[in-house]
Amino acid sequence: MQSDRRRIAHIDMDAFYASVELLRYPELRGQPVVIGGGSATRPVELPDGTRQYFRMRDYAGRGVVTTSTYEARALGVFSAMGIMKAAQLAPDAILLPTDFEAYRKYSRMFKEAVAGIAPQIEDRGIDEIYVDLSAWHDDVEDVARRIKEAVHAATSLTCSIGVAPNKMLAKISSELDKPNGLTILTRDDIERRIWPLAARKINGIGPKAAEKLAALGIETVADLAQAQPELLRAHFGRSYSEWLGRVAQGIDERPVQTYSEPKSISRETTFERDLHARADRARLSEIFTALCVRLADDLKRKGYVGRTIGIKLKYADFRGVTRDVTLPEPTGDAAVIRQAAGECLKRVPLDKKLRLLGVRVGTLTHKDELATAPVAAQAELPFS
Ligand code: TTP
Ligand code: MG
Ligand code: MG
Repeated sequence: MQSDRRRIAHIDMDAFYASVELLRYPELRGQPVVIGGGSATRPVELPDGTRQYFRMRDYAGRGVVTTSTYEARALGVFSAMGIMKAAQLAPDAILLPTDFEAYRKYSRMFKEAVAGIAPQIEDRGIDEIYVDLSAWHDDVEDVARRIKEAVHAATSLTCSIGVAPNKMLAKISSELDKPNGLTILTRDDIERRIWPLAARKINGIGPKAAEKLAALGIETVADLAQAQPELLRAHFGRSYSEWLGRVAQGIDERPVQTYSEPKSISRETTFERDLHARADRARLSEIFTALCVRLADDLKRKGYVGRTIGIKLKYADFRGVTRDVTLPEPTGDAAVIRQAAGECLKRVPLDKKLRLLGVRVGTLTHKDELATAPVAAQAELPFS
């Protein structure tokens, strides 16, 4: 697919956590509402059936705003702001506790609804995904509208969609007309619609880089596009400055990755009878080693190595504990995993009988990526 001919959609839910909360508390619609309180901010049901809500001005603590409704944003309250600071701007706004389980549920529903129309999706976190529409013969605007309708039918929530020649532009485009927006951007629109935006709108230009750019007088994407390559290179190094130059021109060749990389790979086993760490020591050790060997096989087959080694235990009373340890270098070796998992096991109480034991390897890297790592980093790898 010629890169300019690609049509990539970025779909992002509107004020996601807050919108899920409004489904539960519809009477708050239209009001400034902030999400991020602890359980003390849970609304109280009064005897007459009405609810009493927690106000921002009554909050004391170090909590952070996860998100806010657009009405609260109009008062200056945004994600990542301290709640007490936000309370100065919006003292009468309502504060609600976070309920991640509900957000995860709606996240799944939203993604399933999109997958029902366009199954090739790249999952980018709780409330956003990319979809590659390049191969679709239908009008992209029509497909995007159908996606919005399907999401709304499944969740009663709105999302915003940007369709553009690549992921970077699609992500920016989805924000251009929020909430409930639909923006179709072509290459010819870049100068008019993207260049006036602040450089930090580009995903990958974080607050630090934005600050450094501002110090060089580079505020907008246009400034960045017109900046001297030598100037950028002097301040940001070769690879990042070249990337900055490319994205400012609207170039981004990353494919939509429709499979998702596993976060961790694990093996676990429930014993036929509950085992005791001392009385059944030999048997446990045997099972433990076998788990690590099988896990190492899984890693090898799938082509991964990992740095975080963890264990999971369940006691006879079904209570569970986990422990993990991070190694200096990734491994896929059964003996190294066994050794690290054994260290984890020393950190849990073993006075009660166990019913389940699991071993997990996380912080995964593809073996091929390791092979292309800079030579200096490779030299530090242990002999294995
Ligand atoms: P976003 O998509 O960045 O924001 P949003 O969905 O709340 O609002 P918008 O309409 O602008 O897309 O993030 C999705 C959710 O992730 C958000 O509802 C809460 C959570 N989140 C945090 O917990 N902390 C943060 O700093 C951000 C940005 C988001
Ligand atoms: Mg969102
Ligand atoms: Mg998002």
